[in-house]
Amino acid sequence: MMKGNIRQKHREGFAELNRYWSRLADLEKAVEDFYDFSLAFVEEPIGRVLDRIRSFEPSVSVIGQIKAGKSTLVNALVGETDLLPSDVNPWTSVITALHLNSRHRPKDTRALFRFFDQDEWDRLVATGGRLGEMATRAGFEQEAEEVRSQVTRMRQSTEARLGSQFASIIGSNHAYPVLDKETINRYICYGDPSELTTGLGAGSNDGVFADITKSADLYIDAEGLPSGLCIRDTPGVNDTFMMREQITLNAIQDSRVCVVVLSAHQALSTMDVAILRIICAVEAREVVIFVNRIDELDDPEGEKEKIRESIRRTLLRLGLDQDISILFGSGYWANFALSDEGQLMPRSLASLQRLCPGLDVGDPVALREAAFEASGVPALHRMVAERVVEGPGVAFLKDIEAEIRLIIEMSEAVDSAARLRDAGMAVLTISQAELMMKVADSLQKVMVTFDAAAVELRAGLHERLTRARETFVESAVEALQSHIQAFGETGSWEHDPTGLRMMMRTAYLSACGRLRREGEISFESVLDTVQDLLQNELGVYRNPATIDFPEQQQHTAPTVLARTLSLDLQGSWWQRIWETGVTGRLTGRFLRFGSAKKVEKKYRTMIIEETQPLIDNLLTDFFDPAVAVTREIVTGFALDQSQFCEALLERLHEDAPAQAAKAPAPGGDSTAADLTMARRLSA
Ligand SMILES: Nc1nc2c(ncn2[C@@H]2O[C@H](COP(=O)(O)OP(=O)(O)OP(=O)(O)O)[C@@H](O)[C@H]2O)c(=O)[nH]1
Ligand SMILES: [Mg+2]
Repeated sequence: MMKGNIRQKHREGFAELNRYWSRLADLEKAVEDFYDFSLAFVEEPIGRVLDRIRSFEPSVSVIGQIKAGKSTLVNALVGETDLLPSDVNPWTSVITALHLNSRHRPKDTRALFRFFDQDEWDRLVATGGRLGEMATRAGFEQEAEEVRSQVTRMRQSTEARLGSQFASIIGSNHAYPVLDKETINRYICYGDPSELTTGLGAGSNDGVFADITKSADLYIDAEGLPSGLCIRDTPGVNDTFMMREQITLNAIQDSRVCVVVLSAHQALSTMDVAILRIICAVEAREVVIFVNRIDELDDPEGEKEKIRESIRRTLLRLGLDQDISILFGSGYWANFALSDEGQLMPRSLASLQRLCPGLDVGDPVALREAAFEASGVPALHRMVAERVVEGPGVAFLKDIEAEIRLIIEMSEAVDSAARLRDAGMAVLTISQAELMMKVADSLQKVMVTFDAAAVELRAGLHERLTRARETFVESAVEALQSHIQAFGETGSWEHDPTGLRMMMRTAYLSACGRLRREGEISFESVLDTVQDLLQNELGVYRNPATIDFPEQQQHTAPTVLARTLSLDLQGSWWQRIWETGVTGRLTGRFLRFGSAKKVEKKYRTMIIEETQPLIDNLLTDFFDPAVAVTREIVTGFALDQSQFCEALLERLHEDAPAQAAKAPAPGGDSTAADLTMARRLSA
């Protein structure tokens, strides 16, 4: 009863999302009905629309500092208090996607774990994780060697632990028909690595596959949860060797909503720079900051304002404060409220009492309700639902509706062609083969033009990115020179690459904007081509005002720009990590610049080496796929239009092929014939 009430409240947070999904379900039903009565030539595009509706799965990524309570919060969000491992010891090592009420669950699968393939695994070791790579560039040879050897040891112990199993699982995946905690623990968390050397089967197997697991997909079906939402738990962004940084950034790229979890008692002092970089890299309206663990504050209400102010100031300094919402709460309170048993830790209880002065802690129902409300989870649910619906949700509906309108327009045009023919108004001199040849020819030309434009855009983007780097190198070298003049050849020096990131981001987004325009131009050319052919060859006029173009991809800022560069880490960061961090034995040291003459060359080379992969990534992994997507949409539109022409001609020929064959050639008066034959087809 008590639990039921909380559960109901838990589900209410998703109300807006559930309303959205029932709208989508209605749309799907309507499209299915339409499919049953549709003309053969539109079956394929309708099928495509149905596939898209069925596989729509917006996602939300939960990111943040190590131990901020991400996994605990994700458990609370889905209402499964004990699903993901969350503890003082085991830390999340794998991107874990929770698919809620998914229609794309592979058969007999509730949990799917993918492993690195041999290539990825080798690369991990060869570069010694990102940290080793950066240490090399920054000139910390000895430290880089140390990181590399640690990674090698990790590799050897993993391979030894898994023994003969290793070769068979690398590059493969493991699927399980049921979700159970023990299984999950084997893949997605590290326990204490030293406990893992005991071999498979001995003692606890927690984390036994963690090193080589790249991602996990868990499927959860439960009433009241939205159908088709994906929530992703991620490893802490300050992950030891940064080996998984790129994987995390890729996950965020796919999510239009990003929940950044901060720990309340750290939020005031430091907002991790890695997190700030990520916030910079994604759109402000896509980020929600969740200040977690407020149950550990003595006076949550009183400290909220201070924390909020401090975060706002930091964001403002970066020019970021506009739309970012800040929520406060405690995953711990939420999970307490959602489970039937257990008691609150005394400190956490005291903090809740302070927050809710009139609360009767002797009343278990009231206590759990208060804990749930104060946990911030209901508010986070509502905010996530709102962002998902207003962002990807609305865009998706618009997109689908445009596609449906296009299909309807084509169907109606073909339908009414029969009337035109019966009235003797269509010209039927051209054969099917001839018409299709002409259509194909013209559409080919449109694609050639598009491809040429795309190549030009890519070259332009490349040039702009390289120029941005040049500008940055100049300013960095200049700053370094004045530092040396002032402080000599040793010391701690930093040059913030934020400006470089901004320039690259602007360059990329503006190239994407142009790409969209090229897409528009191609749609127009396809339509012009088809209209001309219909008018000139068939005497059919179609009102262009009734024709919608397909929606194009929404381009978002590339999160790869948030990747840590050694430029981000100079000076104090290196010092800190060598002193206290992962490598243990190493002692802190300042950068040595060497003779001033060599400085310029050294830093030029370093910046160029560091940023070349970024430029390559932006072009190859972001811009090229964006071009491919636009090209696919244009091709799809062209193909539909060409099938439309074919269907139209077929319809005109129905029951009247002999007549058409006998019809005299119109000779030189085709223009006059066109004019008289011109008819509006679509409603
Ligand atoms: N008091 C309190 N403890 C919390 C809260 N959220 C999480 N914890 C505890 O903090 C520890 C870490 O929680 P996790 O959920 O594993 O944190 P995480 O961010 O997923 O950690 P990593 O995956 O290692 O980065 C666990 O012992 C949790 O019980 C909270 O809101 N309040
Ligand atoms: Mg975790």
